[in-house]
Amino acid sequence: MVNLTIDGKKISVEENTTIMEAAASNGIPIPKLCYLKGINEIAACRVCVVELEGKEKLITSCNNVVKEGMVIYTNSPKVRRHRRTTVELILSQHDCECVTCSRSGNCSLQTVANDLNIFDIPFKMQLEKQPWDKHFPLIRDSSKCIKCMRCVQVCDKIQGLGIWDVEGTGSRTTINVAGHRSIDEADCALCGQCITHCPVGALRERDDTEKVWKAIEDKDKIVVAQVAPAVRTAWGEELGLAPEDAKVGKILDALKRMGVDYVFDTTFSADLTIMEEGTEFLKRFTSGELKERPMFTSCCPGWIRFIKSQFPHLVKQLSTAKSPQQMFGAAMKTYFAEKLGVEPEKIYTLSVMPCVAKKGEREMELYYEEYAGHDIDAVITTRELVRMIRSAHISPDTLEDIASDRPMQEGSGAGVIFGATGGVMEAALRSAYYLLKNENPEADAFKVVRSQGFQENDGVVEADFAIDDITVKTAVVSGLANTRALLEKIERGDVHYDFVEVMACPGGCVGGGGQPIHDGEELAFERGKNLYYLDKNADIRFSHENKDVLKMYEEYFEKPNSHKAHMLLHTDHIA
Ligand code: HC1
Ligand code: SF4
Repeated sequence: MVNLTIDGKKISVEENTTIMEAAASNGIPIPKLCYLKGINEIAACRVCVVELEGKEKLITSCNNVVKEGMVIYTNSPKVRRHRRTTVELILSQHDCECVTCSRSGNCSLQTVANDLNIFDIPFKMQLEKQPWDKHFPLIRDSSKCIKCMRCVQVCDKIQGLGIWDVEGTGSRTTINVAGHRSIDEADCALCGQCITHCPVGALRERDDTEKVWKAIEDKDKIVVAQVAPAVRTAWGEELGLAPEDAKVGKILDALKRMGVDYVFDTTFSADLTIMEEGTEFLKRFTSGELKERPMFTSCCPGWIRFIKSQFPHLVKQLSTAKSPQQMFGAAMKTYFAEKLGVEPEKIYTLSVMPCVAKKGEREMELYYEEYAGHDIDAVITTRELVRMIRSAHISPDTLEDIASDRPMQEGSGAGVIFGATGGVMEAALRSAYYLLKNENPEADAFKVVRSQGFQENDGVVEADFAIDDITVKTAVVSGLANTRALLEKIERGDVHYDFVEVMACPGGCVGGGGQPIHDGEELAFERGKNLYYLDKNADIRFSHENKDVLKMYEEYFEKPNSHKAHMLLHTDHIA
């Protein structure tokens, strides 16, 4: 142990602890802008400087470790003066248009500037705005960028894509899409991890809330919404609701109060996806058709964009099942439209997702006998949902936990866990067991595929399951750099699997790029626990027991993988 004094408090910490960590673990938070543990430890912003007794020069606390006998001051007059000048310099190159910024109220730069009582910025540089295609689901505003490098490092180290890079020199140094490409020419997976790790408002998702308000206002449209599994774990964070109070039914109530006509829970179509994908897997697996193994899950559009650009020769190994978002959209515009006795064109489908890539996935077209538009008309992220609730002036504490509408009401615990890494695999195995044996396994029989901690084991969980004389070799991975490493092992023949689940965002959708932002804090694992709790306490825990899904097959799709199901619920991933 190392003994030192921070702000007059004597403390003892493990060797090699940074000064910043030592202070934080003793209730002394040191402000920072660029630091991200294990990802960006480059001391670029210098906001975290501290004074070390006996030394003239201040030192950065994020990358200097504690030493025996150190006496540190984190907020001395000298530290405050230095920090203030540093922040003023950063602000001189920042547009400071906080009122129109998506991160106003949740911006690390705003907080640091406020804490330092900065009311005037003594100097201002001429800012050049780099051009940006505002139709793209990911928006970058160069005039807000503080060159902290977090986006560059997250995309490179965690997602293995390297979309961002440093450009220019001296005062013209900036971040831009690498290789002088435009963002739609780059191989961006749209995972949105750069957004959730940006300390300011330089990166955000395209705002689609106005489009939704217009659809709600349009008397000719019937607005039908779905809410993804992972949204329930995080929407309350920004509205001051405790996790146990932030029920999905309250989101449904908020949507109805905003004027949405029908509200559904995506767990319904997650169950539908299991019926389709599970049946497809068993068919490919037991018929020997699955020559090229493994079969990959197909519900994460960040992963689909990644495989298409990085491993295009493996696209044929994807399940042909559309994602639950798209399946639900297709069912809303066909089965549900018929129930209402209206044409598909009248239905406006809205999804609330923890994800930015879902905004790209919605471009997929729907053919229902003839061209019928898109499965999904608009996608908003969890953050946009919160903005809509605020702009509708709905007090969160008045929301009621209402049920989804009929007839696509039921959702199983298996559908709920889709939102966490391993959840799709676990849900699929529960039903595959039933399809093979005609009896249910114990509901938690496959829980070893669950993550044991945030990004433990390089984000990979492997498990083999024996069902009678059949052994299914599975792997689950999240995070695209982890995925790249796993795919390379598969291609080298180092590992062999039958079925692999991939989620682009570390921890799965709970850690999605559309979720509330907590200055780079990783909450995926904690949010995932909430989904497993909901599954444990669900009335039904098997997708194949979802009565409303079974009824829809009976009344409309006939059976899993039927011709109609293939037409509406599957895709060749070419578009
Ligand atoms: Fe997901 Fe999925 S789990 S991909 O993360 O398969 O976004 O939550 O909705 O479609 O169900 C996201 C979450 C979500 C789909 C489902
Ligand atoms: Fe979107 Fe979920 Fe995939 Fe992330 S893991 S890109 S949130 S679908």
